Amino acid sequence: LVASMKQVDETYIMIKPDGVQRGLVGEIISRFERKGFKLTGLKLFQCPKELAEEHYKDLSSKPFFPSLIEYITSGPVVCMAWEGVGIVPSARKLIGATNPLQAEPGTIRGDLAVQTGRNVVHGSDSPENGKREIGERL
Ligand code: RTP
Repeated sequence: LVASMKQVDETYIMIKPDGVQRGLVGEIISRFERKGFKLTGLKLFQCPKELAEEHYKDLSSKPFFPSLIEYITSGPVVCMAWEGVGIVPSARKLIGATNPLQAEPGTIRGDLAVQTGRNVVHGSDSPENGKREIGERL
């Protein structure tokens, strides 16, 4: 029995300002619910500039950094905690590639977006980052 039990992980999913402004909150939540994952936390949040700069500090030397910060602080975001077996890589698959033109049809970005700079949603890239982001934002 113990050997067949799978570890339940958690991840942080954030609907970016374009997703909220375009009325895609219900659509995105539905996709995670229909997959079978469990929503365990949810908050509407206006990200301050300093926090956006901290969140994306690894990208601070990139030429698109100022426009990324402007984008992510341009309106409210929806911060969510989700849990399920294998959720971290599975959520990244449901979201699709960073560049929506390369994202497969059937993924959130593949179906609903065209620009990397307006790619609708963020998902943690590791269980450690998921735990940390949930702790910091929810
Ligand atoms: P995220 O952190 O938002 O889930 O995205 P990701 O892992 O798929 O991609 P990452 O490389 O971490 O980039 C973070 C976000 O920065 C914006 N970006 N813009 N204009 C550009 O070339 C460019 N490259 C990245 C995107 O909003 C991306 O999601």
